[in-house]
Amino acid sequence: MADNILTASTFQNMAFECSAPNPGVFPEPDRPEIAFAGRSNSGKSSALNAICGRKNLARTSKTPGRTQMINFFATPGLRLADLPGYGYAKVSASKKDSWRNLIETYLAQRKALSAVVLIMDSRRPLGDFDRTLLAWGQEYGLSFFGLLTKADKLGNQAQIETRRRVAGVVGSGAVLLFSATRRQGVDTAREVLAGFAAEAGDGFDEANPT
Ligand SMILES: Nc1nc2c(ncn2[C@@H]2O[C@H](COP(=O)(O)OP(=O)(O)OP(=O)(O)O)[C@@H](O)[C@H]2O)c(=O)[nH]1
Ligand SMILES: [Mg+2]
Repeated sequence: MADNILTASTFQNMAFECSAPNPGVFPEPDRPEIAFAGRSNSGKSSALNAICGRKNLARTSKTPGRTQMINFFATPGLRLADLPGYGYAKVSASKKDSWRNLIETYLAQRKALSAVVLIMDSRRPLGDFDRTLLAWGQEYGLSFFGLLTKADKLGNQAQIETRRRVAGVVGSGAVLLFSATRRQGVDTAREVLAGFAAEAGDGFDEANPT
């Protein structure tokens, strides 16, 4: 096990790297990578910003379908990939195909991918697209971590019930209630991400921070 300990400041030092519209321009897979995937408008970019302790690192929007490319963010020892949201009804069929192609190629081929954070709005988790992504990822042997966003919109009891229901599908212990606005779950999310990175860290020794 590598002594690749990622601290809060590791996340705070995350910097935008590039926007990739196709796999030809993905960055060199030289360090552990964690992808943020989920429905359009589920709160992926907001979660990424909250975890990194930064307001505008990833662009957020009230308009669904804002993130159309894979946006990469990097710091020594870790890279994060903000994937374009799926399930946005108003997107044309050809755009949907290109989305599918980009995401599926990424999940199937990205050598550095340590885990996928599956971001779901806690008010409507486990939609068709979420289940499709889980099925794909399981085929490729990927580890998933469920982040139930906008938990501030649910009462305590509903939060507990939702978490239990989702854990039954994603795997217990791998689901976290989260709120970017209240910063609920931020520290735990960092610990979980750091754990995935540390597990994968052995193969990436040069990229580890000193
Ligand atoms: N109340 C509340 N609103 C949130 C939270 N996280 C995100 N939002 C809101 O949800 C909307 C979508 O957030 P984004 O982070 O842009 O969602 P996204 O999944 O990146 O969206 P796409 O890039 O379009 O796929 C914005 O209006 C956010 O302000 C949260 O924890 N609580
Ligand atoms: Mg986004």
